[in-house]
Amino acid sequence: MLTLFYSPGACSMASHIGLEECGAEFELRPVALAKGEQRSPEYLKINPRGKVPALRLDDGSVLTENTAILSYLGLRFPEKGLLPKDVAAQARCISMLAWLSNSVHPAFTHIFRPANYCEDPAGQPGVKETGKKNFWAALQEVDGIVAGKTWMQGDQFTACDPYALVFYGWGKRIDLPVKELANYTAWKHRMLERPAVRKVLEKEQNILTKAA
Ligand SMILES: N[C@@H](CCC(=O)N[C@@H](CS)C(=O)NCC(=O)O)C(=O)O
Repeated sequence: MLTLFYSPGACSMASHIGLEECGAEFELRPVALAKGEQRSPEYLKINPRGKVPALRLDDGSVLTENTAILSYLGLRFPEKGLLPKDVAAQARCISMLAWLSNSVHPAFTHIFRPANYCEDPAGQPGVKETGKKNFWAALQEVDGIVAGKTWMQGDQFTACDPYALVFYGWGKRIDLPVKELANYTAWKHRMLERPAVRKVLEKEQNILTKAA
């Protein structure tokens, strides 16, 4: 059975939604980031980088990184369409996952954990400020990407959709005016209508299930 190591509210929600959307049989193992459980010797045996998500596969091996986990689900459950069948469309989907992982997520980390980027406390407000600017610019870019589309990649719900939802929630969490992003907000409403998405948000008590 697949086992997902996750933390409510963290980026692992993307993989959690992916598993639920695929109808996969899986177990959940929470890792309390606030208590530092990701750095415990037990968890470091699962993911030596001390991050969630990590997906333990049926053979006991472990897969890390949302990009890889979502791609794995797309390949393992092709009938669910998390990865498009057309090769170029599939590559575009992976390209989007990579951007979400290597640009959008780190922009938020600059706001949330500035000390990761600047040891001198005097420099940290500047790191936060730049992170906020970059994160907001990324959310605006997503707003443009979903304009005129049902899902991130067009008519087909793909692996990019669960990942993009994480960042809408994080924007809301730090009081960015995400509601002003009309396309991203309309897309978020469509996401919330999906039973698998709803189930995960409720399980994780995500901020997006709360009014306003
Ligand atoms: N690129 C990785 C990022 C993983 C990551 O940074 N996860 C964060 C939660 S959102 C984490 O586990 N942080 C714990 C820590 O840094 O101590 C992915 O997409 O899976």
